[in-house]
Amino acid sequence: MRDVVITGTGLYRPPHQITNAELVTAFNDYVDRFNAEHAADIASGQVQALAHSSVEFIEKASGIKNRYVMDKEGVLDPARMYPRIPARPDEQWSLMADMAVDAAKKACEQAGRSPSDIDAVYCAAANMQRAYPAMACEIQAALGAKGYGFDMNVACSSATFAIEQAVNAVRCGSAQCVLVVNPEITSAHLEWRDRDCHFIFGDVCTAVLIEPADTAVASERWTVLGTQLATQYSNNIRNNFGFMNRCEDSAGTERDKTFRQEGRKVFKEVVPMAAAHIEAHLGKLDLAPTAVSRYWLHQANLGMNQLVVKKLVGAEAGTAIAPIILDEWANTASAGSIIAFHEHRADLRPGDVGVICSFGAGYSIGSVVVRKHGT
Ligand code: CO8
Repeated sequence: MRDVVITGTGLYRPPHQITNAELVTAFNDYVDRFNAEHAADIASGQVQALAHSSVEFIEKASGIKNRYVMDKEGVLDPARMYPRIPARPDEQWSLMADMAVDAAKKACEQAGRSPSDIDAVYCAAANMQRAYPAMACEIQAALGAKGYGFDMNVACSSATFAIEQAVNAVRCGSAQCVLVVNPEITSAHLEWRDRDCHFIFGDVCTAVLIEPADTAVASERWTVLGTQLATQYSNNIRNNFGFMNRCEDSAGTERDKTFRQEGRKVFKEVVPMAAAHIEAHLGKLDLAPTAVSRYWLHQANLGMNQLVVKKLVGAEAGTAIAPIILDEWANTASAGSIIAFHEHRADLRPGDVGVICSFGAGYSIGSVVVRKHGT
């Protein structure tokens, strides 16, 4: 069994940015139009009037201030309220593949590798652009990578779950250089017309390269000390969009075909689960939570992350130990903890230990404990 290291990460930033103020202006415009259009039904009690959103609520409830999206115009058009992303001909690389190639090339550069060194591609995200062929096969071809590829979806935990598969493949010798890539076009499955969730998500793509320690050439390496995955079925975060919709004689555009959640319940149930999961994982590695220099946590809600770290290290969570990126990026599904790892690890010293941890729909929780290589 070989030691396994993370040798590079990459981050693709979408072309458009939406601030809370822009989002709320468009949403409230949509609400006013809806209420005016349905004034008679609202007056007779047949239709419920929609309520305005507010920047203050969003920032207080979530900590989110901004998000990046693949298309801004469609989202902010009060007559549309979802992104406009034209279909591409089959002969052209798909949008998810384009995002993945950008992030993957950056990860390769950091690792001192060429894309042709990659011999396994795991495309792990909360949604895939199509049913088949697997996105991973296309990304593999677009990169000129070797070996094999497959897609996997464990919602917000897709990245950490894929990292465990990559670590195991490298450890057993079935792959030498695995690319885990997380193209998240969350804007396409968010309900931008629902004030309970319209502010939650943003688009991004992250990439992670995983290799055997003894052949890695990167100057900066993170030894994977262990991985731990857990799932527990819950309907509190759900999206019923799928290939059976046509057979159900549904249009596929009903409310349940986009993201829905019982946010309060998720908050209450997932915080203790995530803290207990991390503590148990560290315990197996004979590490106390206070011995960890950094927690790169899933980025769904500021208060959630503060509570998880408070439970672990017993103090108000400073952003120094658990950095926050959701203020700029919003919830980027599986990519959130990887963005935090990508942007907030340069200051750690050799020997320092950190935990990458995702939590989300499923419920699903995945943790990856890493130590910075070197003396
Ligand atoms: N503006 C003003 N008021 C609002 C708004 C708004 N935009 N939205 C709701 N309100 C009102 C509500 O109607 C409610 O009013 P009242 O008290 O009169 O009923 C009041 O504000 C309080 O509402 P909530 O109880 O809903 O507010 P919370 O404080 O619970 O905050 C959150 C809502 C921010 C959603 C919070 O519950 C939360 O973040 N929970 C954590 C859940 C979470 O992390 N979910 C995501 C995890 S899963 C994941 O990350 C990936 C899933 C798969 C990917 C899908 C990609 C699209």
